[in-house]
Amino acid sequence: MSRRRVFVLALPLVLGAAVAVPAADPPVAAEMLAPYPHPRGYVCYRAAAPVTIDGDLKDAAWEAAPWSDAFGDIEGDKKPKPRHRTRVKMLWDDEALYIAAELEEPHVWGTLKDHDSVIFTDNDFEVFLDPDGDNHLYGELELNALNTTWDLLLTKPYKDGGHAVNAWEITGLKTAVKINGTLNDPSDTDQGWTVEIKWPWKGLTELASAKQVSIPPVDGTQYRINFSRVEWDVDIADGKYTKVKDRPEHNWVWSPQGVIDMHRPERWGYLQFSTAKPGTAAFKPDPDWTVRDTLHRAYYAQRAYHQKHGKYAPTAADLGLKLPADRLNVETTRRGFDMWWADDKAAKPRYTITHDGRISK
Ligand SMILES: [Ca+2]
Ligand SMILES: [Ca+2]
Ligand SMILES: [Ca+2]
Repeated sequence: MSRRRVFVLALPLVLGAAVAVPAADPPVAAEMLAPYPHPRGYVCYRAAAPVTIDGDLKDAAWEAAPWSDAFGDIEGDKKPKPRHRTRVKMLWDDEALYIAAELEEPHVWGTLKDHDSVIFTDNDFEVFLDPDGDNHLYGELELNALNTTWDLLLTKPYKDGGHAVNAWEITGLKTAVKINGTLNDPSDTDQGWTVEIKWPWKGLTELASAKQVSIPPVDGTQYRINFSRVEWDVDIADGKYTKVKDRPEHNWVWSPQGVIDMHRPERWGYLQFSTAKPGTAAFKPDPDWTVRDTLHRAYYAQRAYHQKHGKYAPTAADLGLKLPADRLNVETTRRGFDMWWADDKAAKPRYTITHDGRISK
């Protein structure tokens, strides 16, 4: 499933109408049924000084923040490494989450100037954020080298019948871009562009209740986040950049998704907030990762089963996954299914996943 599908679905939204997207049933990739390694993690420290959102990353506060690993291909190590480096840094304070990104790019270009355009038709930088990590109700922000933004809220992933709410505006959002080189000028070679984002906590409160997760965070809180960079191959002719026709975009991401689809929040990275001195806290891997991953594998196995049999599997054994006995429980419902996981026969269920991919404790 490519990003293009999202593009087609998003068009009516640009025209102002929030349309219901029917639950699509794309073929289930083998990658979604196999165990998946723990996503990447980043420890985000408190900003020791104010961050000026001007696209320039020379603020004293940024110096203390560690760079992330360089982005890789969205499908992971099986694909070649990106040809240009991308990396991010984050900080936080009482007011906001701050994101800095550095995109190496010999040819900086951009065309879109209208807010809420479909930004990824230009080269762009994207943030996906799900504070409570339940896969539903998450925010997305895209921006191009002209600092044109597109912010949208997803009620749930497109594959689960989610709506994109384009009219959603991130309260208090500030973004800036600095171009190290020249914009839309193919006569020289550029270094790239840097991005600075202030995403206030107020602009996240619509995404989760206080019962689900702490917004603003406290020491140790973890949110799910991922970053993506869309890069198009371009030709240079008549002093202009033109996208190479009929060639798909490159998708370079921080935490690999395994498949070409950012709208699988279960595979995003973990953002861990810390009040410790910068550089001194360790990232804590999610102790429930294997349980969460197993429930997602079972969810995809249910989708595959449905495609084959026209109904959902009534028992865990029907799913054909090698799982410990009696841990995964299935209940088919009028609308689909619920599945839950218990650590042993006596224990209370620890996690539940629904037929539309919502996972909760
Ligand atoms: Ca700055
Ligand atoms: Ca959520
Ligand atoms: Ca918007």
